[in-house]
Formats: sequence, C-alpha cells, structure tokens
Amino acid sequence: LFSPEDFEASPGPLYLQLQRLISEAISSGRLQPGDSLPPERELASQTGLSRVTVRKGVQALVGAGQLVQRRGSGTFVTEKVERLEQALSLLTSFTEDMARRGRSVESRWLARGIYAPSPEEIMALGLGANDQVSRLERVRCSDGTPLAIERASLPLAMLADPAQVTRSLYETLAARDLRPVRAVQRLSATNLGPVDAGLLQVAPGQAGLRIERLSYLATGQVVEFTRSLYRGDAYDFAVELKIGP
Ligand code: 16G
Repeated sequence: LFSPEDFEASPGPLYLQLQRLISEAISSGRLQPGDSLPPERELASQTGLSRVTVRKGVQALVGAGQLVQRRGSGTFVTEKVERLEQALSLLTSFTEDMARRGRSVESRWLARGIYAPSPEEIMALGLGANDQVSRLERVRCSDGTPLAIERASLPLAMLADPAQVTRSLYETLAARDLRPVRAVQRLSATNLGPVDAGLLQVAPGQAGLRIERLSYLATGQVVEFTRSLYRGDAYDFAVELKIGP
C-alpha cells in the first residue's frame, strides 16, 4: 500500500503523514469501503515507521470514523450505510420492519436474564419494591450492519423467562396474546459514547437517536420499556401529520 519514500519527502509528524496517506487512499478509491487495512506489523514494515506511530495514525482515523476496528478480525475502511425510512406511527417490531424490506435480521445478545430493577425501570414499569424485571439487551443488525442497540425491560408478568426470546420479542409476546397494541415513544438526539459507538461500529461522538418506547396492552398494562440507540446515519424517521382541531 505504501513505501518508505512516501514519508521521506513530506514534512510533519509521521503519524499525521500516515493518517493523510490512508485518507487519500480512501478518497482516491485505492482503498474501498469494506476493504481491510494491512495489519499494524505489516504497515510498519512497508513504511519503515514504528508500530507505535502506525497505531497512532490508524487510531486517529478510527476516531474520525474513516476506519473501523472489529475485535479479532482487523481494521477496515468504513462502509457507508444505506439509509432506511422508518414510519414512526406504526407499532412494529425490528424483525417485522426488516422482513418488510426483505432484509435479514441478526441480533447480538449483550444481556438476557432476570434482574433487580433500576429506579428508572421501577418508575417506567410501575414495579413494586420486591419485583424483578426481564431484561433483553441486543445489538440489532440487518444484512450484517449494526443499526441499533436495544435495551428492553419487561415485568415478569409479561415475560417470566427471557430465555424464551431467541429471535423476536414481539413474536414471543404475540404467541401468548401479550403483543402490545399501543405505545408512547420519545426521541432525542445524542452523541454516541465510545462503548455504544464501538457496538454500532461507528466513530465515537457520531450522532445517534435515543428512542424510548413504553408499550401497553389493550387493558392498559405496561408490556415493555425499551431504550434504544439508533445510528443517526442509518435512519430517516417519517410521520404523517394532520391538522389540529
Ligand atoms: C422495535 C422497538 C422495540 C421492540 C422491538 C422488538 C423501536 C424504537 N423499538 O425495535 O421497542 O422491543 O422492536 O423487536 O421501534 P423484535 O420483535 O424483533 O425482537
């Protein structure tokens, strides 16, 4: 990809030069979205730079969102995601939304179990002092791209055994006539912190949408309290408005 001569002529700190060279290779198309970067050790021997300098240059590009690092598999040129238009007025599940688009669904589990509720969960779900909650935390991916982190909490009356949810929460609930029929959703903007950005494979600080959903049965009982972080670069939310009274 590079040679020591690329560095001899140019002024400035070496890691910045490497950062600029990789950036130029991306904008010229020599490195394509999704391409892997040679391993650190190989870049160091190609360029004659130390591994520490290579790491610094690569990290700067990871921080800027031009490269992504996947644990165990290496460093890649960031892929642009196709934006999805999502209707805000329909009470659908992630699985249904993706199926309607003919896209696959993959979920990476972060947590699935029964826990003592946090004060926020107690408030949202109207729990008593000794109640517990079922928690489902997943990175929701489609066609291999992580799109959202979802943290769903349900009273045990709605989901006594969280291990029953293997694919779709709404499918599991529907099988027991507990599918929500109404929900209140709140949206707000956020900059993704390093951990969440890592899970979504984007640069830390990138824009995200925080969505909170409280969903209910026809009886008024709360079914789920879900806090999600959606990638800001992957979604357009759309809603139809009607003239007021
Ligand atoms: C949606 C819902 C989430 C629900 C999930 C169930 C939003 C913001 N969130 O992603 O509240 O828990 O679907 O999906 O729309 P599943 O049935 O595929 O597990």
